[in-house]
Amino acid sequence: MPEAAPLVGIVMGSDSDLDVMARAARVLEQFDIPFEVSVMSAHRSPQLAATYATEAAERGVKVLICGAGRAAHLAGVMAAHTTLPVLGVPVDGGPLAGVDALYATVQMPPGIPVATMAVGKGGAKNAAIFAAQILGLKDKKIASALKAFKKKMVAGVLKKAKKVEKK
Ligand code: RP5
Repeated sequence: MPEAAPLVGIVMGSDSDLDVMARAARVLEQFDIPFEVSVMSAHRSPQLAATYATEAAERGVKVLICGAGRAAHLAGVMAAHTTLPVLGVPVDGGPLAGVDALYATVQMPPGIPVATMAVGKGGAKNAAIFAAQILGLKDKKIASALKAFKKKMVAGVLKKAKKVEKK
Protein backbone atom coordinates (compact mmCIF):
# COMPACT_ATOMS: atom_id res chain seq x y z
CA MET A 1 0.00 0.00 0.00
CA PRO A 2 1.40 3.48 -0.83
CA GLU A 3 2.28 5.61 2.17
CA ALA A 4 -0.28 8.30 3.05
CA ALA A 5 0.70 11.84 2.07
CA PRO A 6 2.08 13.76 5.06
CA LEU A 7 -0.39 16.07 6.83
CA VAL A 8 2.21 17.49 9.19
CA GLY A 9 5.71 18.68 8.42
CA ILE A 10 8.19 18.56 11.28
CA VAL A 11 11.22 20.67 10.53
CA MET A 12 14.18 21.48 12.73
CA GLY A 13 17.13 23.81 12.44
CA SER A 14 19.77 21.16 12.99
CA ASP A 15 20.15 17.46 13.65
CA SER A 16 21.12 18.48 17.19
CA ASP A 17 17.40 19.34 17.71
CA LEU A 18 16.30 15.79 16.97
CA ASP A 19 16.24 14.56 20.55
CA VAL A 20 13.62 17.23 21.36
CA MET A 21 11.69 17.11 18.10
CA ALA A 22 11.42 13.31 18.10
CA ARG A 23 8.80 13.78 20.84
CA ALA A 24 6.50 15.41 18.31
CA ALA A 25 7.03 12.55 15.88
CA ARG A 26 6.19 9.91 18.54
CA VAL A 27 2.89 11.65 19.36
CA LEU A 28 1.88 11.93 15.70
CA GLU A 29 2.60 8.21 15.34
CA GLN A 30 0.31 7.51 18.31
CA PHE A 31 -2.48 9.43 16.58
CA ASP A 32 -1.77 7.70 13.30
CA ILE A 33 -1.17 11.04 11.57
CA PRO A 34 1.14 10.87 8.53
CA PHE A 35 4.07 13.27 8.80
CA GLU A 36 7.44 14.06 7.28
CA VAL A 37 10.61 15.15 9.05
CA SER A 38 13.43 17.31 7.74
CA VAL A 39 16.31 19.55 8.76
CA MET A 40 16.63 23.05 7.33
CA SER A 41 17.93 26.25 8.76
CA ALA A 42 16.63 29.80 8.61
CA HIS A 43 20.24 30.96 8.67
CA ARG A 44 22.38 28.22 7.14
CA SER A 45 20.03 27.17 4.33
CA PRO A 46 17.51 30.02 4.05
CA GLN A 47 16.52 29.29 0.45
CA LEU A 48 15.74 25.67 1.29
CA ALA A 49 13.57 26.75 4.22
CA ALA A 50 11.69 29.31 2.13
CA THR A 51 11.05 26.84 -0.70
CA TYR A 52 9.86 24.14 1.70
CA ALA A 53 7.38 26.50 3.38
CA THR A 54 6.19 27.92 0.05
CA GLU A 55 5.45 24.47 -1.39
CA ALA A 56 4.17 22.64 1.71
CA ALA A 57 0.47 23.50 1.28
CA GLU A 58 0.48 22.48 -2.40
CA ARG A 59 1.79 19.06 -1.34
CA GLY A 60 -1.14 18.59 1.05
CA VAL A 61 0.64 19.42 4.31
CA LYS A 62 -1.81 21.08 6.73
CA VAL A 63 0.33 22.06 9.72
CA LEU A 64 4.02 22.85 10.18
CA ILE A 65 5.87 22.12 13.43
CA CYS A 66 9.17 23.98 13.55
CA GLY A 67 11.80 23.46 16.22
CA ALA A 68 15.00 25.44 16.58
CA GLY A 69 17.35 26.63 19.25
CA ARG A 70 19.44 29.74 19.93
CA ALA A 71 18.37 32.63 17.60
CA ALA A 72 15.44 30.47 16.51
CA HIS A 73 14.07 32.06 13.37
CA LEU A 74 12.98 28.90 11.57
CA ALA A 75 9.31 28.98 12.59
CA GLY A 76 9.07 32.68 11.76
CA VAL A 77 10.65 32.25 8.34
CA MET A 78 8.28 29.35 7.62
CA ALA A 79 5.31 31.48 8.70
CA ALA A 80 6.48 34.27 6.39
CA HIS A 81 6.26 31.91 3.40
CA THR A 82 2.99 30.07 4.03
CA THR A 83 -0.60 30.52 5.19
CA LEU A 84 -0.51 27.14 6.96
CA PRO A 85 -0.58 27.23 10.76
CA VAL A 86 2.97 27.18 12.08
CA LEU A 87 3.66 25.77 15.54
CA GLY A 88 7.01 26.77 17.00
CA VAL A 89 9.03 24.74 19.47
CA PRO A 90 11.87 26.61 21.19
CA VAL A 91 14.65 24.06 21.59
CA ASP A 92 16.55 24.22 24.87
CA GLY A 93 20.11 23.69 23.67
CA GLY A 94 22.77 26.36 23.94
CA PRO A 95 24.09 28.38 26.85
CA LEU A 96 20.79 30.19 27.51
CA ALA A 97 18.83 26.93 27.93
CA GLY A 98 16.12 27.85 25.44
CA VAL A 99 15.23 31.33 26.71
CA ASP A 100 16.84 32.77 23.58
CA ALA A 101 14.84 30.41 21.34
CA LEU A 102 11.63 31.14 23.27
CA TYR A 103 11.93 34.89 22.76
CA ALA A 104 12.92 34.50 19.11
CA THR A 105 10.00 32.17 18.41
CA VAL A 106 7.28 33.89 20.41
CA GLN A 107 7.98 37.53 19.59
CA MET A 108 6.69 37.54 16.05
CA PRO A 109 5.66 40.88 14.57
CA PRO A 110 1.92 41.49 14.13
CA GLY A 111 0.70 39.85 10.92
CA ILE A 112 2.94 36.76 11.03
CA PRO A 113 1.83 34.54 13.92
CA VAL A 114 3.70 31.51 15.20
CA ALA A 115 1.83 29.42 17.80
CA THR A 116 4.68 29.05 20.25
CA MET A 117 4.79 26.02 22.52
CA ALA A 118 6.68 25.43 25.76
CA VAL A 119 10.47 25.14 25.66
CA GLY A 120 11.96 21.73 24.96
CA LYS A 121 10.53 18.21 24.90
CA GLY A 122 7.22 19.18 26.53
CA GLY A 123 6.72 21.80 23.86
CA ALA A 124 7.46 19.33 21.08
CA LYS A 125 4.88 16.93 22.52
CA ASN A 126 2.33 19.72 22.82
CA ALA A 127 2.99 20.86 19.26
CA ALA A 128 1.99 17.44 17.98
CA ILE A 129 -1.15 17.36 20.15
CA PHE A 130 -2.00 20.86 18.93
CA ALA A 131 -1.50 19.74 15.32
CA ALA A 132 -3.85 16.80 16.01
CA GLN A 133 -6.40 19.24 17.43
CA ILE A 134 -6.24 21.35 14.26
CA LEU A 135 -6.61 18.27 12.04
CA GLY A 136 -9.31 16.91 14.37
CA LEU A 137 -11.59 19.80 13.42
CA LYS A 138 -12.19 18.00 10.13
CA ASP A 139 -11.15 14.43 10.86
CA LYS A 140 -13.50 12.50 13.14
CA LYS A 141 -11.01 9.69 13.74
CA ILE A 142 -8.40 12.10 15.04
CA ALA A 143 -11.03 13.94 17.11
CA SER A 144 -12.10 10.74 18.85
CA ALA A 145 -8.46 9.70 19.37
CA LEU A 146 -7.95 13.05 21.13
CA LYS A 147 -10.93 12.38 23.40
CA ALA A 148 -9.51 8.96 24.28
CA PHE A 149 -6.12 10.55 24.93
CA LYS A 150 -7.68 13.00 27.42
CA LYS A 151 -9.55 10.18 29.19
CA LYS A 152 -6.31 8.26 29.51
CA MET A 153 -4.68 11.29 31.11
CA VAL A 154 -7.48 11.54 33.69
CA ALA A 155 -7.00 7.84 34.50
CA GLY A 156 -3.27 8.47 34.87
CA VAL A 157 -3.81 11.34 37.32
CA LEU A 158 -6.29 9.26 39.38
CA LYS A 159 -3.73 6.47 39.57
CA LYS A 160 -1.09 8.92 40.81
CA ALA A 161 -3.54 10.37 43.35
CA LYS A 162 -4.26 6.91 44.76
CA LYS A 163 -0.56 6.18 45.03
CA VAL A 164 0.14 9.47 46.86
CA GLU A 165 -2.90 9.11 49.14
CA LYS A 166 -1.71 5.65 50.23
CA LYS A 167 1.60 7.07 51.49
C1 RP5 B 1 19.86 26.41 15.62
O1 RP5 B 1 21.14 26.40 16.19
C2 RP5 B 1 19.49 24.96 15.54
O2 RP5 B 1 18.09 24.81 15.54
C3 RP5 B 1 20.11 24.36 16.77
O3 RP5 B 1 19.21 24.33 17.87
C4 RP5 B 1 21.24 25.34 17.08
C5 RP5 B 1 22.62 24.74 17.01
O4 RP5 B 1 22.82 24.05 15.81
P1 RP5 B 1 24.11 23.12 15.62
O5 RP5 B 1 25.31 23.99 15.78
O6 RP5 B 1 24.04 22.05 16.69
O7 RP5 B 1 23.98 22.54 14.23
O8 RP5 B 1 19.81 27.04 14.41
